[in-house]
Amino acid sequence: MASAAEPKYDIAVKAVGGKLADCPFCHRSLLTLEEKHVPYTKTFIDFANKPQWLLDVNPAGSVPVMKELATGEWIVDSGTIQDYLEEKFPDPPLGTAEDSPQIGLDVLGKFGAFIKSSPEEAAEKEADLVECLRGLDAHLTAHGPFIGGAAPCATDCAVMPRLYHMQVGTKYFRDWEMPAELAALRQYMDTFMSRDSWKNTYYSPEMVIAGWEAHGIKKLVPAQ
Ligand SMILES: N[C@@H](CCC(=O)N[C@@H](CS)C(=O)NCC(=O)O)C(=O)O
Repeated sequence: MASAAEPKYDIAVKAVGGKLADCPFCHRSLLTLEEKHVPYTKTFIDFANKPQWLLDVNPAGSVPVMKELATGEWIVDSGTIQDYLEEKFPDPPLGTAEDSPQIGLDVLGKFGAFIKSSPEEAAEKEADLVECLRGLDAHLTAHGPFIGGAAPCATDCAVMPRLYHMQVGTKYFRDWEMPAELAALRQYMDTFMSRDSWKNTYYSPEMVIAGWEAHGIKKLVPAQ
């Protein structure tokens, strides 16, 4: 983060080519640190060359994992990190993962199912995704501008990275964009992306695309 304050944590995150990469779970934790103005440093993890210490700390080998520098304590998993930071740094409050509104979190699964779908399944998977987005749009229309109301909450930190993947991935892999009438959702994404927390944790659309391509997702070539 921009602050010159002494770092309190080091967080291990996915990286490619020495740059922050496309992990929505790492992004969630980074956004939480940023929104709470907790000073931290990052350790970049190249998935092709995971260090042994990561596997010792988290046998699943996944990131994020975060170390409290003063004590050496490890906090593993973005949900656990969310709740841990809420307890240690209650101001500004984001809420815990559980006590924040449970909406929009399934967008990554719905989006993934859509971009993986066969031509026969595509309409159904698209409709599932649109239903999820409409639910979020209706929530934001009634309770926005953020998911938690006037200020960001824990769910915003979890959902915004997923929406970013959805926005970039649907456009690239399916030449698809979310319906224009979802105005509150569009406004929400624009507003969140203008925050310092987003700018300080940004990775490019190319990173998002490369990440899904590494999972075997291919651009749909329309039938002639
Ligand atoms: N439940 C975990 C999931 C984290 C996760 O799945 N991270 C992925 C990257 S997006 C990972 O580290 N995968 C390890 C690998 O692919 O080798 C969390 O919320 O932190």
